[in-house]
Amino acid sequence: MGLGSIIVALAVFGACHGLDMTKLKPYNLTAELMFLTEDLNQDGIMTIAEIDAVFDKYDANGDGRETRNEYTMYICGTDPDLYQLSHYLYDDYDVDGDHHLDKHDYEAFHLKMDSNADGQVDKTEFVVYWVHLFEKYEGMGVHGQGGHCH
Ligand SMILES: *[C@@H]1O[C@H](CO)[C@@H](O)[C@H](O)[C@H]1NC(C)=O
Ligand SMILES: [Ca+2]
Ligand SMILES: [Ca+2]
Repeated sequence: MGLGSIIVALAVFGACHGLDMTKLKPYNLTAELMFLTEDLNQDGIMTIAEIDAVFDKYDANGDGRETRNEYTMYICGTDPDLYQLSHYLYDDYDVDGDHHLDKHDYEAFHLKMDSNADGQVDKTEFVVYWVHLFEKYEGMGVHGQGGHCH
């Protein structure tokens, strides 16, 4: 391998390195749109049942829980640019880390977003939580379980 191809290899590696979060900016707007979509009854409060309902669409085999593969393959099919990020997000959702999303994971995730601990997650709490999450993922490399989307 000549110097030329080493430089090309580095350039390609550089381009793949780090998650591309551009699509999600500005984060506060993305988070607000997520809240408005996921707050199914539009009462300004995100319930555990509403979080559960959001995840139903990822449950490919309909067994009521979502595996990492179900979730990341769904994102691969709809938003391949977000495939790497989807693995990091899965780590955050799967609060007990058993590679299945169940009701107790939604409860624990809801608790993480409920920053004033009053049992309710309002839009402000949701947006603040998600903006921090998106910022946390900036500059992260390829996920250990990630591989390739297609
Ligand atoms: C997002 O944050 C920017 C900068 O702080 C602010 O100007 C803008 O109004 C915010 N947008 C939303 C939808 O909250
Ligand atoms: Ca609601
Ligand atoms: Ca779990």
